[in-house]
This record gives sequence, structure tokens and C-alpha cells, in this order.
Amino acid sequence: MELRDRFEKLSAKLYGRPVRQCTEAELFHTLLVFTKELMADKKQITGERKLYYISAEFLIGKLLSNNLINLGVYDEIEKVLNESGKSIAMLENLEPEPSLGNGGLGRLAACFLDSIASLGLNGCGVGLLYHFGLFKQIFNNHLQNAVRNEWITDQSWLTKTDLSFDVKFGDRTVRSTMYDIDVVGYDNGIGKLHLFDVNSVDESLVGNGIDFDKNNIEKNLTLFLYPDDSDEAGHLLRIYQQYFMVSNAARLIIKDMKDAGHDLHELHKYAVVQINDTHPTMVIPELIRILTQEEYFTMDDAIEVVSKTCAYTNHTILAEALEKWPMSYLEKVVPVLVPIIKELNNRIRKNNPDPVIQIIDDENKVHMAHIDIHYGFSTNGVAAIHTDILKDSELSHFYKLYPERFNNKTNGITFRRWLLSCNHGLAKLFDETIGTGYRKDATELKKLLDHKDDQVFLDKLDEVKKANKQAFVDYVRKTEGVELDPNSVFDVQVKRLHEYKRQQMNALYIIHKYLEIKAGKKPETPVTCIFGAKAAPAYVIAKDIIHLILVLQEIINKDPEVSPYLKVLMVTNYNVSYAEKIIPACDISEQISLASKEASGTSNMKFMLNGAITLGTDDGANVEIHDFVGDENIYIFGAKSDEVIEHYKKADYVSRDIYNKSKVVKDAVDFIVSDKALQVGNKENLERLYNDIINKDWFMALLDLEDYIAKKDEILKDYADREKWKRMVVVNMANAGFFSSDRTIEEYNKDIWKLK
Ligand code: TH1
Repeated sequence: MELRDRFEKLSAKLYGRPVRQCTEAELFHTLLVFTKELMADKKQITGERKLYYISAEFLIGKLLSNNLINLGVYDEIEKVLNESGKSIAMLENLEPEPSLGNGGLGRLAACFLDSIASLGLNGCGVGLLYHFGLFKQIFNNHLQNAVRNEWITDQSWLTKTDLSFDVKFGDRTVRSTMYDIDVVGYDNGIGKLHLFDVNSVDESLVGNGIDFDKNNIEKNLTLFLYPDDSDEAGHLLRIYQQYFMVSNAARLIIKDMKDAGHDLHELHKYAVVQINDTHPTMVIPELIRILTQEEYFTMDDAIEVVSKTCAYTNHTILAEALEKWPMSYLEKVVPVLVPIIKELNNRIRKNNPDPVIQIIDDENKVHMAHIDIHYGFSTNGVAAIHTDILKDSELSHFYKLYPERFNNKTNGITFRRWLLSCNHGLAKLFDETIGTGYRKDATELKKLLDHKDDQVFLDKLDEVKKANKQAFVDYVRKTEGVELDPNSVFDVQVKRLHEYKRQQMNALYIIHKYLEIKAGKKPETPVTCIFGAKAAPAYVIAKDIIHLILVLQEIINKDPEVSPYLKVLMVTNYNVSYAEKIIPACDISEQISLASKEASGTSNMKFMLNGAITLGTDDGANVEIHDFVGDENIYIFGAKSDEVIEHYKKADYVSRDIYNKSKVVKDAVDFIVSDKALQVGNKENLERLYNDIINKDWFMALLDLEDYIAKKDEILKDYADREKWKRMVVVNMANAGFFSSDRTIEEYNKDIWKLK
């Protein structure tokens, strides 16, 4: 039967009406059911050996359009809907976005699931079903407020399975249920994301905001992702969540092995576990516990087989993100793991007493990453420079012990979501220009280089960007009530709010420009500075930086002298869906982290693919983007990572010295507590931020500020040279192929997973 007829038949069956007469809500539901039916026709991916990708986050985004694209029917469905006077975009708006992640780490896991299924590899994701996920952000009086985000509805992609386990904590036992989300491979079979929930969860525990009783574990365990962890109850809750996740994962793995008739002594032959950052680390002692206590393994055998099964990915060198749990917390939450962890520690200590490599330190804290490195067969970083830093400084003592275990896997993004789905205009232009081969082999984008001087192509490219910018302007008018100029340069910084990412440095640039314009120096090219960022609710300075940006937005956009040349917008509740609208509309991609601190970054790759030029530091994957496109097609500034690492070693960075020496820096920083700013903003927030910058500035925003201002003025000047700019854009898009997550996953598979 033709797709159209099948779809009509379904709407008649569900609602007794033809597509033309259905309401939007009815059509959304019809399309959801229809898509699920198409998915049910696809084969489940299987194989002898299986990957379990365990992660506390899977930031999957909306699924409807993506699934239709991966099923290969998006265009046809669009046509069917259009012919009945409906649009697919309108239905997309009705789908709630699952908010099962914070940022890059969770989005990476989602891109990986897409690539794993698209390459036909036998792998699944294992995580938690957070009912409210990450909070929803709203702004009141220029301040961030966090409210709960309800994303689970009756009409969702979740399927309840009948798999259920008991999870025993020190002080209670809870029962779990596994829910599945199907992952559609592009022109391939179906993979699975398994999300565990606790049966006794109680949504009514949460009031208006995101506050709830942290001690009521049975009811709160799967309510939120990374609940406020500023106090002890918050830390304990995270350990409960982590153990709940890995205990279920371990049970699932053992069950799969037994169902397949495998001998658990050969676990490593049939299963491989990828530990995504340290949040799932307890899977190692948990598997060892089950094998020794329930399967009669000797400790030696259990440790050997588990070590050959588990591999670890490190995503950060930031000290505060490296998990170290006090032993007393583990004794309370997971006493059954404590003797195992002690045994693992003793075996290391006996051989090598060097304090820096111990699992349990002299303050009786358990270093989770150390468990992974000692008792896993692979440790990888997520970009070349990051892996080098792990080897040479952060984990150098481990690297000396186990050089063969360390490897790099530069991150990647799925081009299905980050091109085909979010930028139809550009994908269509690529199809016309170089054929559709790039959809399966992203390196074919190289062919675009043949069109670098093709004026017709360059003009079409410009038209696509213009249309995307206009669409974004229209969306922002509707949703934020802000009017933007589509002819201005769109300069974008979207990512979690963190001092090391240096949104505050970007804000200081904006202040500098504002002061220049006020002094009569009008820029040639009007610029719109766009931000999107959530701050962890307990991260005070991060919330102050949001406050500053919102205050600048108010002052600048309302100043008729300034706003024709400069505008600021901080979008509300930045998430995957928003990213899909912003990234195709962007001209300048801000990747300005303090060198050495951003392990990889992945939005840098999305922007490059969608025709934006990077303004960034030599950090994370920017370094590799720089290598690919060459000096002429990227704008790099600021201190290099070895210089930064030296400053930290010598503890010789004094931001106040820079503030005192440079008038440009001083004027920008002083504005934060000027009368003008204080008229709009809060004294408490602005003064705290001001004091932090001149007295601490832990991530050295002032160190790079002048260099940043100069580079940004240079890139803005170059934007006016339209022909030069368009060529830079082509070189960037043509070199984006390497950053496909298909390449990343092929590397993981070749070096670590070894699935067929
Ligand atoms: C991010 C890194 O900061 C980023 O550079 C990288 O591209 C991304 O992971 C994917 O590799 C991280 N996110 C988190 C989140 C938590 C803890 C550590 C990291 S590292 C909660």
C-alpha cells in the first residue's frame, strides 16, 4: 500500500476522519503511531557480541522528525501533509523534548546511539528515566529560575517492558522497571535505549519549583537529573542514582548472557561495557560482587573478566567534576560494594604505594576514575589535545603504568540530526551540488571544495543562511518577544553556563562595544550576540553571569543610540530543539573556553557543518578543526594550553594586575557595577561577579580579553568581505566530515568494542 493510503487509513481508524480534517493534536498522535508502525517493520539489530553504553545522560532531543528521516520517509510524509494543508513543522512543535541530559556529554551519548544503529552495530544505551529530567529555565527580573520540566506524556516514545529488578541499598530495597526507547538507524535496523525507573517514584513530591524531600529515596530517586548537589543529601542522592543505574545495568548484562547461553567466565567475549565518565563507575565493583557472591567466581577470576569487559571515557580534567566520594557515603548507600572497593584498592597498594594512583586516598575518599583506569582495559579522552593532557599531566602517573590502555577518540556529531533534520535547505543544496553520497560517507563533503569559486553555488549558500536567519528572527519574535535584525552578524555562544567556558568574557566584549558606540565609534557591521545557557541551580557565579547578560540585553536593546549596531539576546530554556533552530542561523561560532579546560566541545562541530566560522581558543576539538581548515579559515586567539597549565602550576595569575594595567579591561569590568548597570540589575549579583573577576578570575577571562576583542573585531571586519567569507564557509563545511559521529563510532569499534 502507498504510504499516503496507509496514513489516511490510520487517521480514519484512530479518529474517523481524513488527514485534512484532523486537528493538529490528532495528527501528531496519528503520525506518532504511524512512525512506530514503520519502526516495527524494521529488524532489530543483533550480534554475537554486545555493547552496553552506560550513561547518566542521554540528551536525545525530539524524535519524530529524526525517526522519519532515518526511516527514509520524511520527504514523503511532508508531501502527504502539505497536500492536506498541514505541515510537519507544526506537528514537531507538539512533541515535548525529553530532557535527559545537561549538555555535551549527554548529547554525545545520543549521537553515539544514532551512529551505532546506523552502522548496524549491536549496542544499546543504559541509563535512567528521569521524570522531570533537567529543569526548565525561566527568567524573572533578569534572574534564572528553575521549574520542573514535564516531558513524559501518554503519547511518548517510551515502551514499558516487563523486566524488573530488586536493587538493594544499605538502608532499603527498591524495585525497578525497564522502559525502552527504540533508536532508528539511518537506512538500517533498530537499536535500543534502556531507561530504568523506580516503581515507587512519586511525582507529587515536587512542588512548584524543583524542591523536594531529598531523603525520601523510594519516591525521589528518578525524579531529576543531577539534583542540586550543594549539600550532603544531594551527594547521597547522586550515589543512590548511580548505584541504581549500574545495578540494573549489571543485572541486565548477566541476564542477557544467561539467556544467550554464554558461560559468564567468557563475559568479555560477548559483552563490552563503555563507562561514560565516572557516573557509572560502580558497575565495575557491582559486576565483581555479583560474580563472586552469586556465581561462585573466585575474586581473581571475577576481577580479571570484569577488567577485560569494561572501558572508560574521560570527558573532563576539571577538578570539581572528577568524582571522589567519601567512604562514609558509600558505607551508607552501598555497603555491599565497600569490601570490594577496598579489595581493589589493596591490590593496587600492595604493588605500588604511590599515593597519586590509589583508589582510596588518605582522607578516605574513593576516586572513581582510578577504579576505571586500574580495572578497565581502555581509557580514552575525547579530543587529541585532551588525551595528550591526560597522558602528559592529569593522568600521567597512570599513563606510565598502562601506556597501552590510553587512546584518543575525538568526539563527533550525527549529521542526520545536525544537518539533514535541522537544516533542510543546506542538505538540499548539498544534494544538488555533490550528490547524496555524503549522507552515508561524510568525508564526501570534501567535494564541496570543487565549488569554492562557483559563484552560483556561493550565492545559493548565502540564500540558505539568509532564510535560516529569517526563520530564527521570526521564531524569536514569537517566543521571546524580541525583534532581531536578520541583516546583522549572528554571533552565537550556546552551551552550559560555566566560568571555564567564559560567557563572562563574551559579556565583557559586549560592554566594550557598547562603550565604544556610546563614545561615537559606530561599528561597520551590526552584530547580534546570542546566548543560550542553563546554570546549575547551586552554581552562584554562573547565575550571576546570566544576570549580567540579561541586564546588558535590557540596557543595550532599549538604547536607540546603540541597538541599531549591537543587540543581545539570551534565549530562554536553551535545549536541543532550540539548538536546532539557532545553529543553522549562526555566522560566528564562539568557542572561547580557557585553553586546556574544554575537553572537546561538540557545538563547534555542529556550527562548522552549518556554515559558521569559529572564533575560538586552541582548546578541545577546536585544535583539530584548526588543523583541518588552516589558519586562514578560523579565528584563534588567547593563551595556549601549556601556558595556562604553567599558570596553574605556579599559581602566578593575578587578574587584578591586568585590570590595573589595561584601561580597556578596567572600563569593561567597572561597567558591571556602574550606575547604569545597577539601575537595571541587582547590587548583590553584580558586585559578587565584579569582585570575583578582579580578585579570583579562576578561569582567566581577563588574561585573554584584549586578544579576544582584537580577534573579534577582525572577524567582524572580515564578515563585510562577503566573497572571502563565503569561501571560508565552504572550506569549513567541506572539512566537517571528520567530525561525523559515524567516524568516531567506527574508531571506538575498531579499537575498543570489536563488534562485528
Ligand atoms: C563534556 C565536556 O565538558 C565537553 O568538552 C565534551 O565535549 C563533552 O563532555 C562530550 O565529551 C562534559 N560534560 C560533563 C558533565 C558532567 C560531568 C563531566 C562532564 S564533561 C556532569
